[in-house]
Amino acid sequence: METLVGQLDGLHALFRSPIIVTSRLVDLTVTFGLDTDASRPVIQRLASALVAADAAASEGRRWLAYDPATLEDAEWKMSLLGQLDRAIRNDEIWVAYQPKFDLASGRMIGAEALARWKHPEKGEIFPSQFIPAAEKSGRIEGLTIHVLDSAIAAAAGINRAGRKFSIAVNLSPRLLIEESLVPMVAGLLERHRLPATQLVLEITETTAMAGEDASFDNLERLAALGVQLSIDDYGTGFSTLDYLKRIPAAEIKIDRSFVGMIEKSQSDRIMVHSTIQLAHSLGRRAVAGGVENEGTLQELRRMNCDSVQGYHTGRPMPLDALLARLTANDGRLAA
Ligand code: G
Ligand code: MN
Repeated sequence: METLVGQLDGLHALFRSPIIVTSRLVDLTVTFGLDTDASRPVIQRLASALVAADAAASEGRRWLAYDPATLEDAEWKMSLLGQLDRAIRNDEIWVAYQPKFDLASGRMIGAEALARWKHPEKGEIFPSQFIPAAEKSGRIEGLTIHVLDSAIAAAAGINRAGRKFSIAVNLSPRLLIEESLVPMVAGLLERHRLPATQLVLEITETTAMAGEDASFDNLERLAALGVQLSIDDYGTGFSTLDYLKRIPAAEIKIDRSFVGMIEKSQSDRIMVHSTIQLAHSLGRRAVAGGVENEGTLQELRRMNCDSVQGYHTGRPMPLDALLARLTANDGRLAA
């Protein structure tokens, strides 16, 4: 990728103040980012214009003006993106594992891998702060491969030690359209010798997937490999029923915003219960995310939910802590 920077005075008439224009060459497409706020220092305006050029590229637009409301903190974002590449190379991105328990047996049956960034100066940065930026700037693939590689290696080790354990990894909808996705996943499974059935890919329903046949083709191919697909954050987001029908998912993961309310709100209780029943009648497993207390756990057990994940049963933790937890109490929930 190459960056061109320039100042355009020809557009004065249109913007009534000097504007700064930058552009990005992405493959053979040039996208332009504009900053029109002449009151700020040039260096900040350049950063803003570059952020706008990035946004234009990711939205498939020819140009975009910098919008302080949606693209705030441009300098931090720019430096964050530059640092993300370095962070992956330097192993600053590590993977936390949050256990998932089977409700009937109380056994730990797997974990969700969650990316964490240990920044040398800023400390821990949470995924909500860097995943959207990584998605927008074409860095999500490298990041996902990194997390998948660590997570699959960890799960392969646990399975080889004689315990059946599945590992869940969040998959960005952006990657679902990539031709390279299925060979990449298959290659990692083969390299670490993890059976495909022990990998769960969690996918969030988004508008980005609507009408994207390539996404559904990839999902079919992953399912054919034996990979378990999970519909993440179920109940929030977009076009739930159509999506539910089309995705060859083995599992529905009910969003924590509903699960967290089942003790207090009758309507949330009814929604969670009927979602579990819907999942079962479609031959899918129901998983509850965001289980924060014992009452919620008991209620989910009464509702015949298959498995649970949440701060109450286990916070995201480093791999060695997860392995210790698997050994202690034979990896079971306290009775
Ligand atoms: O939606 P998803 O399955 O990707 O959820 C994982 C995220 O939810 C992680 O960021 C994790 O830290 C957070 N999380 C996990 N368990 C809980 C919980 O019990 N309560 C809340 N509020 N967040 C949780
Ligand atoms: Mn998830």
